[in-house]
Amino acid sequence: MQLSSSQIQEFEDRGLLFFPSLLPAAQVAELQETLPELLRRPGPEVVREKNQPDAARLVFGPHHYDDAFRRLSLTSRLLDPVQQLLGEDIYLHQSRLNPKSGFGHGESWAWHQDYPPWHTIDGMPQPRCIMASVFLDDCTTVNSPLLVLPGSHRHGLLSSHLHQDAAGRGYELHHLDTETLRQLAHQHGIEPLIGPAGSVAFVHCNLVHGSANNVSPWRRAIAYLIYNAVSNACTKTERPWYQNERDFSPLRPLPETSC
Ligand SMILES: O=C(O)CCC(=O)C(=O)O
Repeated sequence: MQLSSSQIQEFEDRGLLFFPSLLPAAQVAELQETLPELLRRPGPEVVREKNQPDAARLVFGPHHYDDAFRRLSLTSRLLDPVQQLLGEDIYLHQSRLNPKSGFGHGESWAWHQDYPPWHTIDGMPQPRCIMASVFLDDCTTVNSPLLVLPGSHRHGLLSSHLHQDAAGRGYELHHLDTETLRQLAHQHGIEPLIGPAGSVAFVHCNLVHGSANNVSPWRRAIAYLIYNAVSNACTKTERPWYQNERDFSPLRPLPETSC
């Protein structure tokens, strides 16, 4: 898929490009089938919800141990646009799955940017990193869609603090303070990312985003594949393999038929 110059401009302006139903239905079905097993994994790569210890909050690194996710990470439908937007070879810094289970089991995500922990802990030099957000379920207005502030990435790294619930729980999350959020929301507005399973949003790593508790009965799983420019490879190795990839080899897409 070749992006047009207006799509590239849109990404620069909004920090966001959205493609409804980008993935074939068969590939989405295959990814959905693997979810229950991934959510049951016992390892440290699965972070549990604070108030629902049986519910997975995040599954890190599925492309390392699940073949459907490995092939997803190498599909040209994701690699080509990211490579074009970053203008060079890319590798996968991190993959993670947020199942966001229904009935309140999938808890909220406070407003944040994703880049701070990659910069401060993993040593990623620049925010030249894009999060391909792959909808594994239909994302609607009622099952706690991802909420974004389009254009907020243009402010660069905003001041934030480490969320106390996140520290030591297997992931790091830097919350924005309420005044910063108020100003940004007035300036940029807030949009829900809505679309059928198989839709993909390409999101700049400094775009402010968050989500509410999923009190609906419907799961709202999204897989996040975080691609980084090879020339922007991380310099630190504090975090484990499932959060901070050590192999910076440029990715090459699989033929369409093997995805
Ligand atoms: O999927 C969501 O609802 C939010 C996840 C998120 O913000 C993150 O993983 O950084």
